[in-house]
Amino acid sequence: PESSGAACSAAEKVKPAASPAAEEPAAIAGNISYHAQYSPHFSPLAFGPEQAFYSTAESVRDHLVQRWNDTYVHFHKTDPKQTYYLSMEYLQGRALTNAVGNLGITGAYAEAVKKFGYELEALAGQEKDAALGNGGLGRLASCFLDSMATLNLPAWGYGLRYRYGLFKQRITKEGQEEIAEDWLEKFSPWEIVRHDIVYPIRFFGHIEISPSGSRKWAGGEVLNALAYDVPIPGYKTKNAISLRLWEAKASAEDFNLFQFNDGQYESAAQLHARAQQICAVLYPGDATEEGKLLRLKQQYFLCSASLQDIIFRFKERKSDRVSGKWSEFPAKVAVQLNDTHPTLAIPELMRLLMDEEGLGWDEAWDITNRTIAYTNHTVLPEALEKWSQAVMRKLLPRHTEIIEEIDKRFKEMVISTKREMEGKIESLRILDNSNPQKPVVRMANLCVVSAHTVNGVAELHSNILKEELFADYVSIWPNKFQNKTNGITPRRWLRFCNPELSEIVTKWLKTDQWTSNLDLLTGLRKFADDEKLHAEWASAKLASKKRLAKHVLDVTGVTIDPNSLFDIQIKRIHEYKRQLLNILGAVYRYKKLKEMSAEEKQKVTPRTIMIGGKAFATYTNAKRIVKLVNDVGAVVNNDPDVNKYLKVVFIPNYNVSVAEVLIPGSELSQHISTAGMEASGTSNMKFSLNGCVIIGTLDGANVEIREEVGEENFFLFGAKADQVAGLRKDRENGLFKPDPRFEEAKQLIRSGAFGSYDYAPLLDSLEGNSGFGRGDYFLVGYDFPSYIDAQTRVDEAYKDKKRWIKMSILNTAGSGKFSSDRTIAQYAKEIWGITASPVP
Ligand code: B1N
Repeated sequence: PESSGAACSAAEKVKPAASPAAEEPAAIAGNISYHAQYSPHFSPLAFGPEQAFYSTAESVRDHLVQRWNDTYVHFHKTDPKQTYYLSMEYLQGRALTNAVGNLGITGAYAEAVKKFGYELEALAGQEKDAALGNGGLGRLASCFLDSMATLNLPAWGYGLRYRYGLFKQRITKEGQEEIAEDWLEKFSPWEIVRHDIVYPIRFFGHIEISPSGSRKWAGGEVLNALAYDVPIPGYKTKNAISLRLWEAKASAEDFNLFQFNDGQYESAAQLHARAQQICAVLYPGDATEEGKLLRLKQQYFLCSASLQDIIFRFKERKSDRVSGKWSEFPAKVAVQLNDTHPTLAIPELMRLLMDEEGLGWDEAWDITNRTIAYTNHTVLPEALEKWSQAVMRKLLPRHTEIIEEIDKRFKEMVISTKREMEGKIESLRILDNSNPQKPVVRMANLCVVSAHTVNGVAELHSNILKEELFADYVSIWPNKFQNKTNGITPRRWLRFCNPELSEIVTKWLKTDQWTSNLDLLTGLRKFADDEKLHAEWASAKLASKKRLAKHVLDVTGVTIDPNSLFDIQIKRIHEYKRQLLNILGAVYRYKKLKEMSAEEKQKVTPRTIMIGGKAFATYTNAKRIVKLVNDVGAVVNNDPDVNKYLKVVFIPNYNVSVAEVLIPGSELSQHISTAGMEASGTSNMKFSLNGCVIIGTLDGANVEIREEVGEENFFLFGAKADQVAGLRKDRENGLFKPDPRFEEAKQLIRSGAFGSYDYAPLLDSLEGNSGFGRGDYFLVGYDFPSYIDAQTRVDEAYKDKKRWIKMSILNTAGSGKFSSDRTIAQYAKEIWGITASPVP
């Protein structure tokens, strides 16, 4: 990378006039046509919606880039401590609406594109979702970036530029089919390739020992990491930060011209092909174990490129400082690991400091420890990453050696200072030799031992970490553990996705400040019974429900009634999230409807149950659940006896932009995981913010949502987290008596009422007392009766329109805590030690 001085003066010398005139519709229209002509990607003969989208996006990007440059120069000059968020996933979704909204130029752009005969909203619909993530963990990272920029924090995100994001889901007769998602098919108008920012990344090779005894990694193969920057604008601020995504490249020297000329085309470009593989696809798992060498390569690639870049910037800014000692590093740099996926940042920072910068172990260890913090996002055993030590040694010999040394020193420390822990040392160690044939590295243990702070993502989850998963570490480091309850950005998840409701909120609060101070929503509480507000609230909800109904018709061909209760569960398909409980409830509801007289049916609350989500391609039971929802829908929706009262719809290809349509139109949403298993959940917060009532278990952030919105505005059911172990034991001892309603629902599916697909393996998982794939590990049967009862309470509550709207208002009013601005402010103060640095 070029030297800072030059970069600075360039930004200053060629800086365009930042005039408000550039934000006038006429100037914007001029800029859009400039891009259409001089950044041509299409034939000049047409200016259809697609061309118009790209030119508009490029025009918006001009505004972003200017702010991004100003922010970079400002941070360079003021040299504040900066946070780097390392994540293997970012679920950015679409950017256009968000960008113009954050920049405060939505109206001007809407007017400008009208001059070309377009609606801004329609152009926004042209954009492909950037789905570089699987689910909650990746979307959280994206919400965090929005808040970091909005709070003017010196903070950046680092990730990988996957060629193909999360797969596209298509529903066929067989169930889910996965198709590669080509988000870069044309190009992304938001990213800026940084040809000047390239770092070498080594794989394999060996360790060389110098005569003085110092160690250095050499040989193997070396690829390059090339930076792509995505500017992230803050809301109503001049600051724009960077999401820096790395792409793998081989260099020209690695192209074997001799072999190519000899006709050996493939081997001539071998390293180029291997480079392409690294960022080819996002690992499409959510909370499941993955053991592929390629995944480890991806993880190391992210960590090494990001740390080299961080160290480069530390040195770049240091040149302007009087002193610039390595010991200052933790005072200038905070690194946050988004789960264990970027754990290799720990041995990589050690390696860079020792082998490249010449520091000793103790100093390097002190710096690493004071720099790095770790967020845990799951307690599911299968999601706690473990890597074979042998595989790791082959790919990363020097890092493996460093990890072994960390493990050895940790063990010695415990034995010498915490004798009482000696008996537990094997479970606390980083290396797990319990199977001497296959020793593994436990990444979570490496994080806990190395980081200065470990946090969970909701109160309940953080307590489980402290009391169970990491309990023994707490007695070694009682102050290492914190909670940071997740949050969501209120800009994307209310202001922009739900303009109707936003307008009402602003009108009644007499301010639009709630968009960056979400606690102001409590001001709605005093109007919770106001009839005028009720009328406006109901009409906004209806408008969103109609938009939702149109989406459903477009993608499934099913017509749904906007006057029915819209009941939604959207999230990755997983047994612990219990979509199976939902669909068994729907089957039971169907059966009861079939048994009712025409008269009895009149009293029924009509319901539309919508379920959406992707299943990991090799997760058989998750795929069976997708198939079952579709099969139940096909029967129920076409049954004239009941389809006025019940529809069951599977929403295909659930992603961020689908969520932006579904969530505003929701009235009831289901967050029904087995207690203790969902670390937090974040869509629960989005629904509640949009005036949707939750039916849920006491799990993850549900607990805190219920506290905030009031227990009378939350439909609670199910076992509590501290009962789960006992209930599983009871079951093993044959003490579980299933409710007859649960048996009825399963029986109807077994009878073939929903087609001939073999659902026995799925239903069998709910039977028996224990065993692999049996014994109802997720307690669907235990929670079924209280779930059905809670659903009955929902039906009753919905009949009373006044009561329901009041509940809806009080959900929105109680959502202030769940702004990611609050979460990020807490990380900044309590973990990172950084403060706001607004561009003047
Ligand atoms: O992280 C979210 C939480 O709100 C969810 O409750 C939690 O399930 C989710 C391996 C994961 N935990 N672990 C993952 C993702 C990808 C992968 O390859 C694990 N995702 C979560 C945000 O805190």
